[in-house]
Amino acid sequence: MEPELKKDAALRLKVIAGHLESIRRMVDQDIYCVNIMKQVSAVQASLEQVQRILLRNHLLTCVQDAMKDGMGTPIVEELIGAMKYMPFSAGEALGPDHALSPLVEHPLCHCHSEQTPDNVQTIMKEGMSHGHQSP
Ligand SMILES: [Cu+2]
Repeated sequence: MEPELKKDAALRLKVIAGHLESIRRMVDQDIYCVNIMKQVSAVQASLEQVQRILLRNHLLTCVQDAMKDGMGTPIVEELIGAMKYMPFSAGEALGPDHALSPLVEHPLCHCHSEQTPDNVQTIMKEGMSHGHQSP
């Protein structure tokens, strides 16, 4: 794994393990259900954060390597299958610092038409006004 991401994931998992142990004690001591549910929900959120880190690592390392080695299609197929392990939206997956900008000015692939932010705006506006016309 990428060293920074590995450190981050390991630390979060350690905190989660401690949190789980305190939840186990809460159950043991017959603490009020709703209070335990709140703690379980916090652990679930922390685990989702670990999933995001793992996904980020996978995309930056394994997926990139596989593509360089001509294994692009199988690794993307595997990734599509792995989407069931991602209980969050694609935007959240990369974290707020890496959120996709609303308009991509320069696509990194060659399978789309030439476009400028201006002509994308124009297409959007035309579509919107069309939608508001009554038949
Ligand atoms: Cu990976």
